[in-house]
Amino acid sequence: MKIIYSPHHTQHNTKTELSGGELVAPYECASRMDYVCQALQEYGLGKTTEPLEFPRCHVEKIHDKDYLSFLDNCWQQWQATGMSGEAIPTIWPSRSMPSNHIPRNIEGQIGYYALAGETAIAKNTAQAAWLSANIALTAAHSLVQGEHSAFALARPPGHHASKNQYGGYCFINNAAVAAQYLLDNGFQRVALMDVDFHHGNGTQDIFYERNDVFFSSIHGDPLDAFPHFLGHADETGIGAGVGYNLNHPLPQGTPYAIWSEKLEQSLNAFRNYGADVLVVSLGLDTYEHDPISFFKVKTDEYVNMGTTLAGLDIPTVFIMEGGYAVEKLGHNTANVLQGFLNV
Ligand code: SP5
Ligand code: ZN
Repeated sequence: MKIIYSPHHTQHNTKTELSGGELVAPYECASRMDYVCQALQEYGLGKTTEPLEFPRCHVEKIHDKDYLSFLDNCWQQWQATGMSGEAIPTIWPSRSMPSNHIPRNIEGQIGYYALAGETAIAKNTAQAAWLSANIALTAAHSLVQGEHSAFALARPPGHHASKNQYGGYCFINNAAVAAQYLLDNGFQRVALMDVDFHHGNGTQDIFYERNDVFFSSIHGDPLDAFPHFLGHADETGIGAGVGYNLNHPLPQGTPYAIWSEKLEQSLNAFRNYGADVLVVSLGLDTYEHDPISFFKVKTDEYVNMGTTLAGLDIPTVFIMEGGYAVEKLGHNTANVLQGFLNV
């Protein structure tokens, strides 16, 4: 399996996350990648390839231009106004003032473009987000070139980023960018399986009215879990997209035995759809000891997750998303890949 990685993800190195009313060290931290690289070595999957640099048009097909230029300029503008900390939102165009005017002021702009308040922006956050997208594009490109599988070992993650909003540690939707690239290069029906603990609200939003990407997600019930405002079972798509969005919200304490029944349901739906390529948003925060999540998947069970995904038997690109039990993240990730390869 081709594994695409760059050590330069460390340029996104924020010091703060707003959590529980405090500024804490971010859960989505650079050391996550060290644990994954180390486990890949141990499993003999260790050889990694550097990403290529793709033109920005591939990302501009997914995200609005004004949003991307906000991302590129946010930190500089924040600093120019003399703010002392990292850039975090404090006000939103919420239900009682749903304005579509984009503020000139940077605090107003951040509120306009943020969908959650935990995620800070600092120097080079945008550069790291672009690099992360290039890792996903390079992995997708290897399928276009005939590889059966690839893994984009990327951070920051992407599945919470919508066409025009960031949050949930995500800025550019890497899985969506990869899916679009596959469609633009010969594949016709993308199955996009999101196995991260959190609902992939950004990916759902991007493809909600389309029938060339079938999005399915298994996640903590949004009534109880982040991102709280999307991910219900009755969200099935609109317009041409009706029937191509399949959500499986699950309760606190869900074990792998229940979780994997939902995975089989999604894969059957992908088979009926006639998917010719699979994109997996690979979050490992379903792990039983994840610090911010509430499923109960055990380390050994990730092997079966990989094997089950391989059962679809189509070219597959894995895109790294969440997973915050950092010391176990490597083995949990490598187990999925190992299970996928050993069928
Ligand atoms: C990519 C990804 O996995 N993003 C997840 C972002 C979740 N951020 C906010 C989570 C808030 C959870 N609060 C639980 C506090 C437990 N002490
Ligand atoms: Zn997650």
